[in-house]
Amino acid sequence: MMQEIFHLIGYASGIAGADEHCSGGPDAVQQSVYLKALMDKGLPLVWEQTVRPDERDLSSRPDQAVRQINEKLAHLTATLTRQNQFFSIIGGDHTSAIGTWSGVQDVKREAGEIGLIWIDAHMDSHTPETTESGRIHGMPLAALLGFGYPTLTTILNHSAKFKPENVCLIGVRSYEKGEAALLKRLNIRTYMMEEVSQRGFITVLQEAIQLVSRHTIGYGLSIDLDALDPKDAPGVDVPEPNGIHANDLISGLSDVLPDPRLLGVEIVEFDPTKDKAQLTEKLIAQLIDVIATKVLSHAKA
Ligand SMILES: [Mn+2]
Repeated sequence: MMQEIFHLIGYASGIAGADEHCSGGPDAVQQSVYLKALMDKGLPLVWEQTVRPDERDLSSRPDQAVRQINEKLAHLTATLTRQNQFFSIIGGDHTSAIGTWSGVQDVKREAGEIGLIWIDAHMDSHTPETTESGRIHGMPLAALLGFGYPTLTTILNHSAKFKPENVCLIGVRSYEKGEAALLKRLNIRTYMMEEVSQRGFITVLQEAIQLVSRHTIGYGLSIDLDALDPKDAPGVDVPEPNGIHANDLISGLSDVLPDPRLLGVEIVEFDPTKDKAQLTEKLIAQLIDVIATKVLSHAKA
């Protein structure tokens, strides 16, 4: 793979989350001194662009607004995937996943299935029928599996973007009945936080990679910052105590990368207004640093 540049794309949406402030996440990262420090030390990062929701006519349905911005995002990730370029999406609420992976899947689907590792405190697997809050950031994984609003399951093409056997979740510790029932019915491997704590994050991550690689030509990594312990990443929309330690995530990624099967990454749900002492902002830069350094070193080798 030709990868001399690591592409960053902002997803400035808070329209589907609990708090609109998440929309400020990408701009805060783009302006961050910690990101600038990575560029100053010579890491070839390029901030491609930030997609933003269109001015929404308040009479239109929220799922239509989510579809519009995710169509834009899907075209961007499709273009980069076609060019064998590596990227990270910076969000923004977790509905970014719908566009990010619809774009990748649309390019790859002729070659084969793709897999997905979903690192999150939540399941994000509601449908309009099971949701308690009505918020669409609780639905993106279900949409990618082909369930929920037709506006969100048909971006770029009409197929389900992932088969259940090629998907797993890591770090879950807060969920509702309806979404858990969907994952159970689909027999999707879910590493609850309890199991992650018992077996260690790195062991679980390695096993997850094997699982999502078994029947696929590559896999994506979707990191919701709320998977982390709020002590390490307080700047999120919906914090849940007792999460993954930031050091474990960083060293886990450092251990498993570079991996030529990895197709792209997203790092989402950053809410700068809830951050403390820039901990979350700094952590995002650390994640970009470890991922980009590993991926680009592989390209040069
Ligand atoms: Mn999430």
